[in-house]
Amino acid sequence: MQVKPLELGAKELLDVYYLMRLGRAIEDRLNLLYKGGRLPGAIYLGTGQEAIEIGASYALEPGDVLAPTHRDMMAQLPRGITPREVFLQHYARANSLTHGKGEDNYQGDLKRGTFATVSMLPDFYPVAAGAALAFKLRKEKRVAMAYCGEGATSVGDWHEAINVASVMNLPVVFVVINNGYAYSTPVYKEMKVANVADRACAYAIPGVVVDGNDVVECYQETKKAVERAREGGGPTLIEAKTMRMRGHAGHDPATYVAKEIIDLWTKRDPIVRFENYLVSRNLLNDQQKQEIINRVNEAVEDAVSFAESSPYPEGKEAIEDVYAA
Ligand SMILES: Cc1ncc(C[n+]2csc(CCOP(=O)(O)OP(=O)(O)O)c2C)c(N)n1
Repeated sequence: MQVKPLELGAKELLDVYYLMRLGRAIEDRLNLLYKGGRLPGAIYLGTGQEAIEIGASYALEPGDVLAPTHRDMMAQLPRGITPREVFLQHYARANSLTHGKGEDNYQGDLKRGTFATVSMLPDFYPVAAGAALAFKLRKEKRVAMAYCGEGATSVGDWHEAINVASVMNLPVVFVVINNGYAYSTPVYKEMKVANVADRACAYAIPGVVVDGNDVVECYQETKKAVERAREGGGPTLIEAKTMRMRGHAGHDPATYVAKEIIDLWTKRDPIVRFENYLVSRNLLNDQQKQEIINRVNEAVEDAVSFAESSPYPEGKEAIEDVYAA
């Protein structure tokens, strides 16, 4: 299989830049629609996390699988989930991936290698480990990647998943997005270790801390872990240090976060930072930037009007594809 290189070329770097801007624009519009009372469900935005959301999943290849959380809509964009699908889901329309069921970002498409998100955290860690076990048993050179927040790392399932992945040497990459808060709880009240990645030593696997606002570093470190897993090297735990620049969900004004903290992280905006990197390497000029912004805006406009003009499901569809356990 032809796999992406560690050093991305100009085309891929601009692709990553487009996806980061697209993710931000989709979320900005979702926020506006939510505040205007236009969406039936909740929103959980990952604004500020673009570098790790996109940088990590961009390191996967088409046959790999992604297990994202409620906040990881952006991670699904490199997998091929489209802006139309994102808005159809949030508007709960019949032609959404869940046929109008669910809310928020609880969608996915196995054909494109992304599981539909579930709410319980970190339940996708064991699922990703299970997918990786299947790949190993079938001798397929495929990799599973799971995302979760740092808050979810204090739940037992998180440790069980990593332990079994370590013991069975499974091809899985565990990504923890440490965005400073589990809802309103700051990290120092969640754990005593300095880094979530330090927990990797308990399972004898590599633990890597990355700058979660630097997309090049996020891509390169996850890429190394993905290829190590693919070649039989087992799991890696990656911790991306970043900041959640909005509340936990749309209803949360996050008044528990000091203004100085927000100001500090605003200066580290991952999109501006990547833009400066691209400009310094002569890979992006004003005209290209404007073209990308135009493309992003058109994609969002198209997706919103497509979703708004799409029908709701018929009442009888409410009991289709629903299972009781
Ligand atoms: C097992 C479980 N307990 C509680 C919740 C409710 N809940 C949803 S998100 C969240 C905070 C999660 O924080 P973190 O893991 O740091 O992820 P973040 O939301 O910051 O991305 C909580 C408590 C849940 N979904 N699952």
